[in-house]
Amino acid sequence: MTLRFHFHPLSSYCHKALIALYENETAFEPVVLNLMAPEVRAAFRKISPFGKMPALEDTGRGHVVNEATTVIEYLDEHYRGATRFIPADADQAWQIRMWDRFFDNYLHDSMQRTVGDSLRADGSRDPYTVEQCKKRIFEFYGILERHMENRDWIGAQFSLADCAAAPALFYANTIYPLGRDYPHARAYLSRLMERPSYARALAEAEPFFHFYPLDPKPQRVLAAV
Ligand SMILES: N[C@@H](CCC(=O)N[C@@H](CS)C(=O)NCC(=O)O)C(=O)O
Repeated sequence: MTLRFHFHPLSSYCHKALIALYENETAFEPVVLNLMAPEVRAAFRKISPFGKMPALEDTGRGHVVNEATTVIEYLDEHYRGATRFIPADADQAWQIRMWDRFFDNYLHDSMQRTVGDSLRADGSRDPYTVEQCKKRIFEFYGILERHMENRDWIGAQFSLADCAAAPALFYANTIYPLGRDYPHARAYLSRLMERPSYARALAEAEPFFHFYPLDPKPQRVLAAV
């Protein structure tokens, strides 16, 4: 086994890369991290300079790859499978990369800040930032709703952008459920959750969901709205 994947089953950015690994049934050794333990955190910093999960260690090729997007690009290049994450067509490729950045920089970031704020102690919360994030999440929902009107995936086929979309949308939906105004975005989230690669990552996250501060059961939310 040459690939070691350092991650936590609850982590949204880890889900993003895990989807790519599961899509192509790429063999890897899972290394589950408990970054609450100072010794684990210190050891992990040696392979991930900013201390952020996920990290993919390729012992065969002698590389450590950080950043979920880069992990997926690396897999697409060196551990290629039936699902290709970056389209061969150059114009399709930049659009997929652009949507990957949209999901990370606007939806995922706003979701992560909001969840992070809810975990802070009283007195150290930041309502202004939470409000800004809420605006950005709903702005994003609107953009996504229009984009998904006539399509199943962000591009012509399942890609890097859909790997980015799945956890960002899954967790954002636990904070601000996609309501009646977003039928196409809701249907897209359902498709992502039913995709075997993400269904598997979510099933593996299930035993850890009690650590998550919100209700992580969007199936029920989706059914209720
Ligand atoms: N830009 C990074 C973000 C990764 C990230 O934020 N990871 C979170 C988990 S979802 C993490 O490692 N948090 C632990 C910490 O900050 O101590 C990526 O795309 O991989």
